[in-house]
Amino acid sequence: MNLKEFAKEIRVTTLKQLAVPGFGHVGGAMSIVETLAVLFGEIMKHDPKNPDWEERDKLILSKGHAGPALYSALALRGYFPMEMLDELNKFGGRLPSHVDRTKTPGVDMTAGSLGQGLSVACGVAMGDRLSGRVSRTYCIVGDGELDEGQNWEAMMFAAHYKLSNLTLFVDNNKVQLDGYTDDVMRLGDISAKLSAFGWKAITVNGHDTDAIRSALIDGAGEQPKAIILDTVKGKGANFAESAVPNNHHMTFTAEQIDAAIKEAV
Ligand SMILES: Cc1ncc(C[n+]2csc(CCOP(=O)(O)OP(=O)(O)O)c2C)c(N)n1
Repeated sequence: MNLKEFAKEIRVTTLKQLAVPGFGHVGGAMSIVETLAVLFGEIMKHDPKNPDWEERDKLILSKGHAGPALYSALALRGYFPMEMLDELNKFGGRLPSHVDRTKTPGVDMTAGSLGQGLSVACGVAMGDRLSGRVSRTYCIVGDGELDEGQNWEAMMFAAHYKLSNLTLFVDNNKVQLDGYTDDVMRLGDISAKLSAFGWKAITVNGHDTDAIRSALIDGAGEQPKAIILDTVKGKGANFAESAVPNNHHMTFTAEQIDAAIKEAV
């Protein structure tokens, strides 16, 4: 599969999906599009017809507000019909604004209360190892989400128990809900911190599918692996990119969405 093309499909599909309600978490959805393309386009072992297959690789989208991007990847890979994307944010629908594993096929963790996903990912990775399953667990957290102390406990746990079947992505888009991460709670050198905690840490351009793919394939021995994604909040949607740092949750017009779709690369 052409991963760059798949990323474009996910981006365009997400914009169309968000156009239906006319509001949503566009910023943090756009910044993980390329990562989802590499995971669902090539790297992950999964079966859209059997989302509960125990041997599958798992994805914990801890920044659960980025659901629309994940829903697009899942629909495009055949987990559910594309028409279902119109259910985004609808009362009683199967695509809530924050991901919910009891509602959406292919969603592996219910999230929205930030800071919990990496702990769950540790448990899932440990469970797979104890059960003899050759499966990987991937977890995506936001940079702002790292303000939650629970993450740092999970980082120690993963290194101590040598969870080499765990990969953490930090979506370092430098912005959180109400401002720049540097202003709200400076994180410093995320990669150096994860290395100091005993992880193999790699920083890549989070909008370069080749770079993400290489980082995923790169061996990490017994260590858990962290991939720090250097990203832009709202990437690829001009109306959102130009609104940084106020693009966490936005309203937008059909014209803005159409223009962004035309410009999508
Ligand atoms: C425990 C908790 N505190 C606060 C919030 C409200 N909240 C939702 S998204 C967000 C910002 C998250 O920033 P980041 O992790 O950088 O996400 P991204 O920029 O990638 O969307 C906040 C504070 C929440 N969902 N959960």
